[in-house]
Amino acid sequence: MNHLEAFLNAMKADAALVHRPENLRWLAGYTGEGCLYISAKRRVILTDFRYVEQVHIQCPDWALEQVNAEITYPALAAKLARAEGAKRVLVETDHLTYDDYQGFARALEGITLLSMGGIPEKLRQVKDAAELDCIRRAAAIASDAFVNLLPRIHAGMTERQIGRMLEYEMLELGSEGVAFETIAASGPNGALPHARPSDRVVENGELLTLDFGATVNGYRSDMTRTVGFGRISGALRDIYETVRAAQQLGLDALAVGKPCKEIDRVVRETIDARYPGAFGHGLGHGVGLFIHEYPRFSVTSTDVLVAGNVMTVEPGIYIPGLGGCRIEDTVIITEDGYVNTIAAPKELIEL
Ligand SMILES: [Mn+2]
Repeated sequence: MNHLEAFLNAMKADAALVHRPENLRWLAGYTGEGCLYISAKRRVILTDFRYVEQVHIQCPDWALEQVNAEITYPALAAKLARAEGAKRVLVETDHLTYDDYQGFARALEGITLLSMGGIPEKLRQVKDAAELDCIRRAAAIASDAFVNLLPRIHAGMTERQIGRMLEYEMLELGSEGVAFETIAASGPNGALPHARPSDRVVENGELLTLDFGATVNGYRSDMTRTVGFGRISGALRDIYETVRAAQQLGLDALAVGKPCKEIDRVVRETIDARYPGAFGHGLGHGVGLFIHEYPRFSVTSTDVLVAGNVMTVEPGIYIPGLGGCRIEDTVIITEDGYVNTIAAPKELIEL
């Protein structure tokens, strides 16, 4: 079953209006602007003049309705819905602005607008072979970029310089762009899980955490490596080895049918036993067209792993004033375990 068929089966309404750009791509293979009108009988892309030719090329099976000075998106959507006698239409209430929603509600007066209820987000949790191929390629680019970066970085460079060099390397290797804002956190900045690269100069004796990803056909990868500069103290080395061992425990626990919160618990207990409270975020998340998708490895997750999930496993330890460490891979859940898409080494590297 393709994505559109799965969506139609799940939607339980007469029609749907889809606006999230990633969902336009996921449902129609369309990467331009506009929105989709989907019903049992009709699949229509609503867009403007700039994307007409692109729709013909990317989506030959979809009809096209063009907005212009005379007709707006809400008016076009109303025309399509009324032509079919649609009574209930789904919209992405978690994405549309309040003003956009009001515009559609006015134009579609008499038709009930309902929340899409995260249907695409639920369906996107399981990736098909083509999606997995894109994620694998994005992961290989990021992993290779990191390996290529190592001989070129040294104490005395700034976080920003190192982050930029890593991003350039990913682009050179074929990434469409960065999967998210690269994190480069050195020394005490390592205690901030999502530190942005600064002009701080990395010094010998410090750890540097790099969290980054590549993008292929819109699909993302996510990985984190922490490297040392010069000789690393026993305290930092202990943090590193604790994270590394805990991350491996998390990987070893992956299996179809396992509750996601159980994977999180195994890793969290290991870290909390030595560094109570130092691992304050979830263990990981789904990755796909968005960098953060479902399911989630967290204390509160009610999800169970299924084959085709693509998950990060990313424990960390953060000690204010001292620094931190995080190690992250992106893995594909399979019937007999998992495939790690990230090949880069994980033993402590002292540059
Ligand atoms: Mn991540």
